[in-house]
Amino acid sequence: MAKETIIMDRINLIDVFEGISLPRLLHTQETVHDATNFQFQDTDILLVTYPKSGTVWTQQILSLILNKEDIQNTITKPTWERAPWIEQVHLWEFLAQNNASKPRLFTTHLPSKLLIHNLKNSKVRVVYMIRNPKDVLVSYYHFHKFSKFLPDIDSFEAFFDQFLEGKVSFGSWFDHTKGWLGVQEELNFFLITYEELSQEPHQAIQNLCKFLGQQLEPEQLESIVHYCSFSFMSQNDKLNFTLVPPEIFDHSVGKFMRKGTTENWKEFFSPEQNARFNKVYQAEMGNLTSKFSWSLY
Ligand code: PPS
Repeated sequence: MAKETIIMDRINLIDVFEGISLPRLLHTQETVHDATNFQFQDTDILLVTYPKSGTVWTQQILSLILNKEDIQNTITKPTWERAPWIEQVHLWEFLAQNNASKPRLFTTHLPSKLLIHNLKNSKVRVVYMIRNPKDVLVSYYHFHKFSKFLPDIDSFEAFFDQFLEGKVSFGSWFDHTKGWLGVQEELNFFLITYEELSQEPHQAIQNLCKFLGQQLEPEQLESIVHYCSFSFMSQNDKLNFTLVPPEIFDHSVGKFMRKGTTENWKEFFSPEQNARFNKVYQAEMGNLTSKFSWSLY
């Protein structure tokens, strides 16, 4: 079957796996099931994110750290090939291309309950990237507008409610975050926030290096800071998703590299929505809130 036919067959479909809805363009019941039994190696690095938290940004940084001697060649490859999602249909194709690299770098949006049994007795380095959920909501809303493989949304107001209720692809942000933070003691785990990476990229990258057991020369650090900047990534067609065909992303409606800032939610939330969000956030997150470097106000 032609690739285009497969894409069109799957484009509008959403599957539910263990109560979590996932776009069928990139996932099947089988690929997600296989991800839950994925054979990790102790040297592997797994980037874990809820969607729209800065996944591609962190894929870029981690892969550049691991390939610090060969940065120019590395940036010519798309990030999704350098750090494939373990739950997606293209995993094995990308894994075959990167077969020889050690350590291997993977990504997942899956919740901890689907992976913890497989990770907890391993030495896999888990990097958990999180972002102010208000900005995640706004970014996810815009992503739905131009992604043809996600359900249509009626309005920002409607999406706001769906997000708070966890009725979006990959489920509730609150469950994802509480789930992964709840198992961190059982893992070789490192927490990084979008906000600290925005505010202090040098320090945040150095912290990541320490966790990964890597060292950078000053010029390598400067180079990585440059190549992971929003200005570089958003202008580079290997990284900004503009080469994704229009059947998948309607580029006339929006862009993947949209703003790349913190606190963009302030331009979208009404005072009433903000008060509702804060109430749910407080009730869901309780005393975990002190861990994060973002401001909700
Ligand atoms: S996805 O679809 O889940 O993989 O999306 P994800 O990569 O997690 O998140 C996309 C948002 O990350 C922003 N982004 C960046 N911000 C700052 N610096 C860099 N280099 C960068 N690269 C990507 C991207 O613009 C999306 O956020 P918004 O707020 O929509 O701009």
